[in-house]
Amino acid sequence: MSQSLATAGPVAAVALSGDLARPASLTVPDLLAWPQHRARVSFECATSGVQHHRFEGPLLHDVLHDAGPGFDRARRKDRLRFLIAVTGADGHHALLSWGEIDPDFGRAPVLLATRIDDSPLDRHGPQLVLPQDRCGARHISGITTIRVDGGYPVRA
Ligand SMILES: Nc1nc2c(c(=O)[nH]1)N[C@H]1C(S)=C(S)[C@@H](COP(=O)(O)O)O[C@H]1N2
Ligand SMILES: [Mo]
Repeated sequence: MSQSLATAGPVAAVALSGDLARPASLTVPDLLAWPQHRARVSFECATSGVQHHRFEGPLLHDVLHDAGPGFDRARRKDRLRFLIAVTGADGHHALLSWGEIDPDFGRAPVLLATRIDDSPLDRHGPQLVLPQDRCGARHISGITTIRVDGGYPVRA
């Protein structure tokens, strides 16, 4: 049998939900539709030391932008109230802000990785990659949901 093939077996999907015009369920193969970026990262883990990996995948910003976040495009300031909650299959969880990944603000090149080193992540699900992080804890693997939340009003 071909159980050892990295692409064999059920394909994991990530749900994009929350304050979006076009919520979606995307598999790792679906994520190949966006331009793929590469990052070589080193991060430190409190329990297992320094890790080195090569990742490839779309920018988180590109994928979420296409899902239609509910801010006013004409007012850059309106984006600053949005949070992005990323959760893995095991419940590991982290919050990012929209401003952190927006090209007009923090411009952090955060990836939704489709490959780690030489392996596709089709079965495990995409992994969050933050090349700017010194610590590994936000590199959430097996992502199942990404929730966009605009419920934090910023006064003009
Ligand atoms: N889903 C999930 N992703 C996770 C974690 C986790 O517990 N669950 N741990 C994080 C931590 S603390 C580190 S250091 C990195 C690297 O973990 P690894 O050494 O297992 O590759 O994964 C991160 N991603
Ligand atoms: Mo860690």
